[in-house]
Amino acid sequence: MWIRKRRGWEIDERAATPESVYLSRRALLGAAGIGAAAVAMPRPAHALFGSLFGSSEDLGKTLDTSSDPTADLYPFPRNDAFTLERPLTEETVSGSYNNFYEFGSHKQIWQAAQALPTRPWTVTIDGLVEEEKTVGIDELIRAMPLEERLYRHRCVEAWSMTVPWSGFPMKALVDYARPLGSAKYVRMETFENPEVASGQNQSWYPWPYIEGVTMAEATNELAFLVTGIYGKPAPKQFGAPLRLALPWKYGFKSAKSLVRFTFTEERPVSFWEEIAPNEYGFWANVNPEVPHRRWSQAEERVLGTDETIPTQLYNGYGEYVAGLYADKEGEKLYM
Ligand SMILES: Nc1nc2c(c(=O)[nH]1)N[C@H]1C(S)=C(S)[C@@H](COP(=O)(O)O)O[C@H]1N2
Ligand SMILES: [Mo]
Repeated sequence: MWIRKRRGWEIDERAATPESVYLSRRALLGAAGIGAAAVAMPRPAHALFGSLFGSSEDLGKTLDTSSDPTADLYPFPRNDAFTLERPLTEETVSGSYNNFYEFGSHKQIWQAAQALPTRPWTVTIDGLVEEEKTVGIDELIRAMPLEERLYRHRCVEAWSMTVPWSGFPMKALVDYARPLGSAKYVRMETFENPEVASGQNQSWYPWPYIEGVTMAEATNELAFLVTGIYGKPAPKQFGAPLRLALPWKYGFKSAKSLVRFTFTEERPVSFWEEIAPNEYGFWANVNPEVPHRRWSQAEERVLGTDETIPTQLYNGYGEYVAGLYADKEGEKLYM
């Protein structure tokens, strides 16, 4: 699984990555396997591993998705329009530091998330569409234009990562759904299964996890539906088998493990907006000049490194998306 042909993004990363990180990636790709990679990992990535260090072999198992029914489709051809100025985040770092409240309100959910059955899995498309339908995930993935993109990801908690997502443009799903002209928003819903997702027994949270975007956002070139990461099907902790990536918005907009897309005239109220409407809004565009009510958004901690770097407006994607908000001065665009 780890010995396979070099992808385009690996060559780029090698050119841009400090030697220590490159060496640990080499270890990761080599026969030494993931345990050795963890040993070689520079601080604070190593520190992040913390008490989980002893389970590094188990982490490796969760990152091996070679038995996924769509594994034969990978790697997807890379879209060179989306490259990065920063090295990619190590898979062992991004795969062991996740927000996925269905499996706990902390970052170490990678083991708990393995309980999620991702097959059979269906996606329902309903609301203001020509014809409502429910489709199996494998049929859906195989009908979509598949590609790989390198994206930045900026969590509202002021940490960030850079990852190679595999998936398809959200616009392709919108075209497939054939929405009516009256549709103004797409509302997205995560699975609900409290028997496997212990967090969903915490009744003070408004399950299921909901997110929403306008039709203009959904069909923007950047809006991406993710099926995989690091050139293979997505491990469960990343939100398998289908999650969103909206790189110009705070990470909470990128909802995981989606089961429903509803086209609607009403603006959806998201999970976090429902919990704390004065801290998390509908738009949630990244802006370093608009602080969260409890912390600054000016900088971000780069996952797996010692670095803190300035945060960019729209997370650096203004050329794609600034136009979407030109006529919305009265709105809370940045929370
Ligand atoms: N269903 C669901 N989707 C979710 C979350 C969640 O708790 N549940 N967390 C969000 C947040 S806050 C972030 S930062 C990203 C984290 O994605 P990652 O774990 O792949 O880094 O997922 C987002 N999508
Ligand atoms: Mo987040």
